[in-house]
Amino acid sequence: MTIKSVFIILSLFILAVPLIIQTSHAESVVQVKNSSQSITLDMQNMTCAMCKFTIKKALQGVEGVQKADVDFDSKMATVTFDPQKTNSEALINATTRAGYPATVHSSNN
Ligand SMILES: [Cu+2]
Repeated sequence: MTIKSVFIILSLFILAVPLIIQTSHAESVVQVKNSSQSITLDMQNMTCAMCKFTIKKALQGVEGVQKADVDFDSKMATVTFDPQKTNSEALINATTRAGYPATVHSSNN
């Protein structure tokens, strides 16, 4: 084996590594999607723009919550969560404890 062929084999290996990493990353993203559910909550007691940070923090503190977005203008919270770890009742309990009772937005029913 010449030095040149060793170099070519090494180059091919180095080029393949990012592909392997990308593939495994793509698989984990799909797995997250399969165990995700999104709901929208109608929030009560939102009186100012800062309230959304309090609500967001309360939602993110619930185990299984992957993403929480709160919109002050519409007074709605959109939550993405793992349905095997939590549910809408637990999410509403968390916001209620923080001072913001909520109901599941009707379009989810
Ligand atoms: Cu406020």
